[in-house]
Amino acid sequence: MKGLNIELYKKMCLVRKAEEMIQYYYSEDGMKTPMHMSMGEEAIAVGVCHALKAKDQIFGTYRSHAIYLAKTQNINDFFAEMYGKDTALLKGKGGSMHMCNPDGGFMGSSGIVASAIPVAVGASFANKMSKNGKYVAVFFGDGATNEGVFWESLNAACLMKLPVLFICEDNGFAVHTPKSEREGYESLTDIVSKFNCHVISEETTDVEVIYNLTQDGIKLMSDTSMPLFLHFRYYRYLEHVGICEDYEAGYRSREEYLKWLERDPVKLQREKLLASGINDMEIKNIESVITEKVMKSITKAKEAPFCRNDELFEGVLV
Ligand SMILES: Cc1ncc(C[n+]2csc(CCOP(=O)(O)OP(=O)(O)O)c2C)c(N)n1
Repeated sequence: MKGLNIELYKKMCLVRKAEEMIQYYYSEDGMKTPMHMSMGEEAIAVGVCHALKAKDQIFGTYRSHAIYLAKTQNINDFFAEMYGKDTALLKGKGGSMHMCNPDGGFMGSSGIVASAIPVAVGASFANKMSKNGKYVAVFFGDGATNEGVFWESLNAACLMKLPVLFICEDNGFAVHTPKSEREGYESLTDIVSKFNCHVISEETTDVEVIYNLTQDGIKLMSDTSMPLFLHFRYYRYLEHVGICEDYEAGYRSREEYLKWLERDPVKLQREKLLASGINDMEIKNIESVITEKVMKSITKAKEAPFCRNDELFEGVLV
């Protein structure tokens, strides 16, 4: 378990450090892309992605920094895309909201709420038809479950017994609107439970717990050929879009945030490593290797060229 917990910690640290550096450098105006930050949700991204195999595929939303890095570990590509550079896989034309790295298993993300869900179900159908054994995991927020396409996609996946994981990263808000103003029902998971799929829901920020639950869920899927719905709560630390806190905006309180911060996923995992006998120096070494990696990627991205003017409209929908 020690080895596993170190691996999980390294992945969460990579995500957290990358975003801390986005916060630090964003004001230089080199990263010309809106930022929907993942801070607070690292345990979900890392726990679920670590339970998947390399060949499995994931889809996400505009808030996909954590899942992109957890799945691909490709920090060089990540920052090249943030800085809009030609060296990125999407040549800087996607930005933070539209990342894609099929070889790394990250199939795509989109700024349109819930729009990746039917695409993921389609990919899962293709995998089932070709019997390649790949699972598809699609990540979305609680707001996306208020879209009709979520229910149609869930229905199709259950009907066709597709190997797809639906992962609801539930922060309770759609931009500034709380669930109580959006939903005419008490419990999403109660409703999803009526479908022919497995449902796992847990209020935890412990990455190891999320990893184990996902593994259990994948076992259930393979035993029964039914989809899996995972539901995890988390707290979005920063504003909906941007790199700042927004506790002055009036729709939520700083006190609530501070309560969640006590069980911050990265902090929790660090404490777990200490409790398992890994000393502070060893952990600091892990952290400094990651920081160095992130800083190198940023330098590389800053120095990289933009794509040529005559290439600007290639490979994009206009
Ligand atoms: C189809 C569609 N409707 C509205 C929007 C505007 N919008 C952008 S993000 C968002 C909230 C979505 O909340 P949630 O799915 O919970 O994701 P979170 O931002 O909390 O991760 C809305 C309504 C959009 N991008 N797409």
